[in-house]
Amino acid sequence: MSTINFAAREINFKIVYYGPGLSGKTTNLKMIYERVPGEAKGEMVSLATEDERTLFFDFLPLDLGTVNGFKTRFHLYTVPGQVFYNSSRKLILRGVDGVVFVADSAPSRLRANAESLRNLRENLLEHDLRLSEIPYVLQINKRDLDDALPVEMIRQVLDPTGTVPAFEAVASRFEGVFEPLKGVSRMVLEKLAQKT
Ligand SMILES: Nc1nc2c(ncn2[C@@H]2O[C@H](COP(=O)(O)OP(=O)(O)O)[C@@H](O)[C@H]2O)c(=O)[nH]1
Ligand SMILES: [Mg+2]
Repeated sequence: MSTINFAAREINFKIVYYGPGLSGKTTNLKMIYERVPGEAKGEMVSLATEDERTLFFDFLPLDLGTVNGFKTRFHLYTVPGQVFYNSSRKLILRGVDGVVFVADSAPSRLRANAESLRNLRENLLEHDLRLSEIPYVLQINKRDLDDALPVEMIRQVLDPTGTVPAFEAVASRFEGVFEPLKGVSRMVLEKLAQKT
């Protein structure tokens, strides 16, 4: 649900990075933030718990060109992955325009990936949203791990129909970080174009 600010001639979009705890969501945002020129970004707000994981959100407005004379502004959010922060995750999904699901390639996290995706669908339903109706891409992160599962195995579990755009990444080395963001942003803008 994009919002339009006529006074500022801006269209605002909300992109949420979802996934299990420690899959690399915060790393993605930090990497993007570092590389976006100063004038194109706002403050990054990071609320961390004592163990330094995201508690509520990080956000990052990014200006990515114009649509019919309106500037587009993307707000990027991460969710806390830990199971007990579900109410925060639900809240952050309010008004979401696009989702980047950050999957962890570690064999021990395969179930956590699947569980987080199930949780995403469930929380979207509470906002009357369905994942199939929202611009959505997969980032298969931590490809540098020695025991990383084959990409095809992870896709089989998270996207059995093979229809979701998927990007391999090593977020901590800034590999495959911008691609999923560009992919989902393009989908969000295309969806807006269809409506107008
Ligand atoms: N090996 C490896 N570690 C990563 C990668 N991306 C992130 N990490 C590390 O994984 C840990 C958790 O990352 P973080 O972004 O905080 O996860 P979040 O809980 O999803 O926000 C941190 O120590 C990161 O440095 C990656 O591609 N490969
Ligand atoms: Mg985090």
